[in-house]
Amino acid sequence: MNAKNTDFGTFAQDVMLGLNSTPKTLPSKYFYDAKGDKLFQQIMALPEYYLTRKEYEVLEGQHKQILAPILALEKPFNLVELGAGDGMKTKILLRYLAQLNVEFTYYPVDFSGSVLEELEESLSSEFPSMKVHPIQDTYRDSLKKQVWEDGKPNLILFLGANIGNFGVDEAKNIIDHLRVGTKKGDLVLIGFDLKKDPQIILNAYHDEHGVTREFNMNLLDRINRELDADFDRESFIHWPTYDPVSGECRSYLVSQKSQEVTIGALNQTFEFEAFESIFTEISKKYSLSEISHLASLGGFEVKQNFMDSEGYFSDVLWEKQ
Ligand code: AVI
Repeated sequence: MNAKNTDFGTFAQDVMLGLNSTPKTLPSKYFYDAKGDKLFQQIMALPEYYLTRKEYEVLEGQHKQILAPILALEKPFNLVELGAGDGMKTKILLRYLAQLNVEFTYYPVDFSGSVLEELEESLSSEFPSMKVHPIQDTYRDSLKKQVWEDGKPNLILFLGANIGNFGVDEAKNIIDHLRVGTKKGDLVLIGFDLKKDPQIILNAYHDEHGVTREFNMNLLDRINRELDADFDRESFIHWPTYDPVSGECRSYLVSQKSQEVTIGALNQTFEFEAFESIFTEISKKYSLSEISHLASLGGFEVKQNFMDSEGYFSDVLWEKQ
């Protein structure tokens, strides 16, 4: 997830809004500072966190089929990636395209300038002749501006189940941006984590070694550090829940006692009742019919679901009608 926002004013304002709401909330995009990025790397390697492994399986095993429709056009194209991050998964596709020696330009979009710089460096050493045009922007603004649009066919990647970190209405809003930001025949590949045995999902967000707990707690550490606050992290419990009806895995930080927390930068003290919670993250799991419905809202047709062997995860290829 790369919608990082380190602007002090925006961070302070979002924390103020979130902690003054009922129930209290904090936006999950603030998980991702330097420490949060490292913790997320560790999460991706956890045995319980199947998502990353499953998406690798899909891309490694089916990249030829995934890229077949764009290659069948036999024209130069644009490969746009929303939330490119370290590009590890995308490199599976890039290696294959480089092998085929086809003409395309890669547009990695990420909100973090440092992430894009690192990505550009690693791409230029592995693929010196690849045309790469990094874009530092949010998903939505980049889809509004479409700096890549030059009449060539586009394949837009939105991998890693990042769409799950948006609530239903926000996800629909992103799909609407994709609707406006694409033309007939453009292709979109989106990674969705699928509904499955609720215990498997819950375990992925409640790992044995407590890495996900640390990731969630990092929000409090970050507020303490950057906004001069005095959260006592040990008095909060990491509490993920999963609702098999909505497919929403929601993570909370629950205050184990009644307490006050002062945030210096906001000049405000927040009261917590005993067992009051802060909602910190949604990770929505989808059914195939929900995915088809989202596609139709965006004016897309589902071309194919590329799933792993256990049916846990799907990279879904849509075509704009
Ligand atoms: C980035 N995103 C898809 C992860 C997820 O599964 O929702 C973030 C994460 N949160 C806890 N563990 C991983």
